[in-house]
Amino acid sequence: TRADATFGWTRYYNLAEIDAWLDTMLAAYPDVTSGFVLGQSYEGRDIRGLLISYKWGNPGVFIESNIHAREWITSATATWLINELLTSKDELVRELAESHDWYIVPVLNVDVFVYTHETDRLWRKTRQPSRISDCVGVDPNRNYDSHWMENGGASSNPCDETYAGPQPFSEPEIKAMSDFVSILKDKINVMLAFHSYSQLLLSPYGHTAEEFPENYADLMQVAKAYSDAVHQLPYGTIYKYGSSAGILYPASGATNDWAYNEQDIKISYTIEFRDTGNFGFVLPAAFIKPNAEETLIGIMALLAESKKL
Ligand code: ING
Ligand code: ZN
Repeated sequence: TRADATFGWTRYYNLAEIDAWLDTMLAAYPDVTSGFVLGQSYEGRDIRGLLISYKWGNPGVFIESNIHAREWITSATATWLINELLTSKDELVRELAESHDWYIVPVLNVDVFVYTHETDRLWRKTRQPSRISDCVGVDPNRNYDSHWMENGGASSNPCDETYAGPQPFSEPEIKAMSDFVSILKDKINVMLAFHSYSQLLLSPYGHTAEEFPENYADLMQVAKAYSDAVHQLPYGTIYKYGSSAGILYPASGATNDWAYNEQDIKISYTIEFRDTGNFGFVLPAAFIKPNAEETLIGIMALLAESKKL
């Protein structure tokens, strides 16, 4: 029986469908999967993840997806990856799957994922109200406690799309990520934060373009491997790479910077998926599979290259 029979990646799924599918996969692959709960969202939902481990103690890869809930391609890609890692018969994918421990959180911002399906497709922030303003929500990717609110690119105005929150970790979803990753950080070698759109691989730092991490050359070598691998697929998609502040814009308090600076996870990227702005956040579902194939081949190359360092 095909565990993915009801899940075809030909349309976008809502949270209930993703949760049910996770349960199906957990039941179908009990020996190599475990479900985990990062914690509870502001509205009280479980934030779920899946650990895929064929041999406990393998190098760990953490995938954070849909911190920004409107970026639907991220959870579609994360679930497709889970499916490949568990079901693919391809020799290279099997090797990839079985030689790493995969911690995958398909939907971090669960409340707003529901909200983008039911109410406002393009909401970026969280849905936690402010004590000082009628404007709702915090940019969760400015809320990590790492150079929080330093050097611009994050706002102290609750009405801005990049509002960093009243204090670091004010958002329960981000606090939950922090608590979970802090405990496991010695087991996690690679942090990948999935976003859309722009087709970019972003390394630290986000908080400044004046300085670069000590292993910046390594981070660029590994990013180049990802980009080259994606480009070689028939789609010929181009991913640029550099530091967040260097090639995109300054922004402090993002996942990959926090993982790098505070958790000592030295291979740490934000990946901005398709497209470059034609459809933007509302990427048609026909692009889920191409985007996901690119991500798989890219991650394969990224992990292979990082082993050469
Ligand atoms: N982009 C990211 C954002 O949070 C980013 C880009 C990531 C900037 C990490 C700085 C550090 O703005 C999207 N699309 O959300
Ligand atoms: Zn984003």
